[in-house]
Amino acid sequence: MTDKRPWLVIGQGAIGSLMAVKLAAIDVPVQLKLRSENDVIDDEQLIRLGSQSLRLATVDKLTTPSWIFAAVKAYQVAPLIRELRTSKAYEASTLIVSYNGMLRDETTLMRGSDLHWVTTHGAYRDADKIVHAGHGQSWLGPQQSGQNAPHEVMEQLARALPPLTWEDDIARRRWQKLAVNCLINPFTVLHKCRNGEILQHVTPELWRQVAYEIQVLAQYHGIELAVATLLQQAEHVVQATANNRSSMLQDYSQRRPTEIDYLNGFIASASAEAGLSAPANQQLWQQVAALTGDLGPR
Ligand code: KPL
Repeated sequence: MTDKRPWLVIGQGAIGSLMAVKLAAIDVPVQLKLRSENDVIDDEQLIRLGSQSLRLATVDKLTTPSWIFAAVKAYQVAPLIRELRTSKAYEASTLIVSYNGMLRDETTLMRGSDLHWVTTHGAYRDADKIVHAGHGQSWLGPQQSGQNAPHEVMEQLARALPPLTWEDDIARRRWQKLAVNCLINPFTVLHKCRNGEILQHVTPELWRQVAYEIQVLAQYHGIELAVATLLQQAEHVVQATANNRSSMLQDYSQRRPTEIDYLNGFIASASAEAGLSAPANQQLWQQVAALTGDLGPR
């Protein structure tokens, strides 16, 4: 029997909206959580995806045990979890999070059974429409490895937006994604260019050094990555998303905070804490922060 507990989708960005529409399309209950500080909260919100339009119910807080799907910016994760913790329903809810980069305090912030969703699906917002630009694949895995796959969550997410693979060691996949973002996003801001143009600006030595520092820090955390593979993966993404403006370039252009503190900034600060040096990531962190006015981890 299908568990009819509701999905609470948090994050009004392209990926959150895409997932909300896709979940609603498989006929499971979906609500959108809007920010509680919004003065006026409408009962419904319209999402347009391609030629489809859908009205979804909105709430301003978690009130009932739910499957929570949060596709948010890295700097929104800690405030969101602190807010969710104030609800009694949180204990019986499953949290699925998706964000770029890493937080320094993930192990204290998250429960071992909370889930990370990593995806290569690409979506962007075009005026009031969501465009599902690139069909990719996704992986789901627990904050702390060694947990059983939650069957209903897997089944519904896989039906909504396939393909989906359960990955008990999701940390490795997250490090790989972190590396891709560290190798692409800051350069798109520094050179004000689309993903496909960065290799005209970045020297192979600098790219390799950025990847090397990530590999060394990952190894310190027990995760084996190979520099050559990281560079190949990043090059593949550069080509596959050549025409895209990275999320960091979009944030910068729209004067929103960027995620630099959680990408190259995370590599630089976590390396320093581990007694490792990461000069290339440190410099990229400083250069982007100087441009955008980001002030360090919040
Ligand atoms: O995830 C991305 C981002 O922009 O944050 C990449 C993979 C670089 C695609 O644009």
